[in-house]
Amino acid sequence: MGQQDCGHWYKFCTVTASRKVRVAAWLILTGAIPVTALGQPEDPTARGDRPNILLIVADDLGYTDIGAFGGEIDTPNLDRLAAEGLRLSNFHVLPTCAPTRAVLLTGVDNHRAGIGAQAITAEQEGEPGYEGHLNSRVATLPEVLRAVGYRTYHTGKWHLGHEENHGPHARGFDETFTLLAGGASHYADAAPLRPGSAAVYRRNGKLVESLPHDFYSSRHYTDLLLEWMERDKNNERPFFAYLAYTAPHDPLHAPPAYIEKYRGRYDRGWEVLRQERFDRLQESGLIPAHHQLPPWPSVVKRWDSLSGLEQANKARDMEVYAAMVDFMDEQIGRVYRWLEANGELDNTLIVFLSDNGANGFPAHLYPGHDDEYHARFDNSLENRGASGSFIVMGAGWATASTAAYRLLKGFSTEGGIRTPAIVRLPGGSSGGEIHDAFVHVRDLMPTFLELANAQHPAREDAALATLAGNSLMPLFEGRVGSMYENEGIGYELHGTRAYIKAGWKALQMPLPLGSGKWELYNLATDPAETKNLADKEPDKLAELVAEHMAYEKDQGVIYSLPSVLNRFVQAQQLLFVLMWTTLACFVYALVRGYRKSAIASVVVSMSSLLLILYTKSGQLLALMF
Ligand SMILES: [Ca+2]
Repeated sequence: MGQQDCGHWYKFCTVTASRKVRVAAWLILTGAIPVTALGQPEDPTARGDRPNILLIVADDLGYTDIGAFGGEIDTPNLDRLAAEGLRLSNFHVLPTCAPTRAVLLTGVDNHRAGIGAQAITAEQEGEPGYEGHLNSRVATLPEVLRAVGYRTYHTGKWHLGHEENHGPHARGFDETFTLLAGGASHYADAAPLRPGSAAVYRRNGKLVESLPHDFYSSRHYTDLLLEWMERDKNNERPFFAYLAYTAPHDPLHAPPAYIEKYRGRYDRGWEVLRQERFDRLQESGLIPAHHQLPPWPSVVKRWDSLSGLEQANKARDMEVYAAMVDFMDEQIGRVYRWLEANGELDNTLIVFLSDNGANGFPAHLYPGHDDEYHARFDNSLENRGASGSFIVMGAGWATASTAAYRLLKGFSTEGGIRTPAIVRLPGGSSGGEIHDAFVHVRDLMPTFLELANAQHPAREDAALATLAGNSLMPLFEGRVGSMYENEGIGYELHGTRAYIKAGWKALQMPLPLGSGKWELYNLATDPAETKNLADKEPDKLAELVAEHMAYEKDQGVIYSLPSVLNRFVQAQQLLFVLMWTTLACFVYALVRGYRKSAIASVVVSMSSLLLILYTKSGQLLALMF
């Protein structure tokens, strides 16, 4: 997917080199890098008041999983960060991993940065914005920070290009240990997410031949980061650390003692868990009092419909999931304690977020995950969560995790794009404030650059994409109450569209995920997206749709449905033809007195109509879950 640059390696490197030269030249010319009388750049070690930046990203973590966001999972370290910092209750990302990470690390729309889609279609292949890696028209966060003197570290998931010249070491990070793919086994076996692919790890660009026998993802990523920070602790330059955990992405794996800690905790099922988490969200003020718990989605199975064995297995899966989150939190605590012990805590900006909503997709949606492939895993109750098992969260627990919002990872509904986020500003104590202003992952890079006193090179180089968002410092410092008064934000991924502006949201879900028609929601009064106002507010909808189409044109979106969705659209078109043709036959038969033919025609015509209505109802999602 999107690796077409492999065939043009020389061309790509030339482009990359010229971009680096342009960026460096601009930084020197504008004084971001000081130049001596001899014309040589000084070693940019002058720290000034530049803080360290620690950016922690969890993978597929749901909105209510951690304690600070209503969860029962033991996460004391994240809860402490929240208590000493800010919680962003209205923080938005993109529906899936790679697009969010592209925006996070470049500050520009994913269609500009090279990750226009995760599953690139034939129409998109090779087009600008659909490279499948961060392209040469964007400056990355570590590139810009490094140019003003930061040491730059990355451990964990990359998912923004597999090749050495697309990896983190080539895009601004000094020290890297990275999983290039979107996911893999969390143990040393390095089993890939799907058959035929590979779990490729690189250390500073070079392929890692094998993992240590006791490898466990969250611990190993943390060990390395702490090793580098300890080694460089006397270096006066600030650091930017991107700690990108692969937890709790599937396959769910966790050390046995941590799973044991949660034994029996989820036996009452996912509806009960959802209600408990929703109540705590409301008690803590993370959602307003008027926000009602939406009805359980009809496309997701009820707990009581499962057999005893299914319930036992699913309860264990959630125990493993909780154990992964618990373990990750403990690792975050290790980094926190290192900062504290070394006098760096209050000179560090710490940001924690999840890259998308909770994941409800079953394992069989991964390409190649058929029964034969699954037979290779030991998913017995005793082995679930251990090496050699492949289990997932599933739609039931993911719905409980999302609790207050609609649908899950992969969708541009709020359940897919609203995630927990915590910010601990340098100097600490913000007293656990909650900010409910709409903010977006694209705002993080401008925030970091402001704190680092760094200018984005696109200000002088028109060939580079400009930052899309705004620094959040005015919000954090109480100078403004909101960030997006009259500015809209567009979403387009795999045929799903959304446009959010001033509390309104236009949404279009292609068949069979939705009706294919634009919907309209008032997020201020209906954040769960339960009341479609498209018919009541046609002018508002038309305004948002027009702005959305302008957004797509501006960002170079190539709207192209994945083939599986295309087949549903084509099937519906055939049903329309069948319905009208048989209706005509019915009229003809009626006029000619062919009674039996008339009955047969009308039955086929009405059946087609019912099928059309069913496909447009969104109920076919049940097949996916
Ligand atoms: Ca993810």
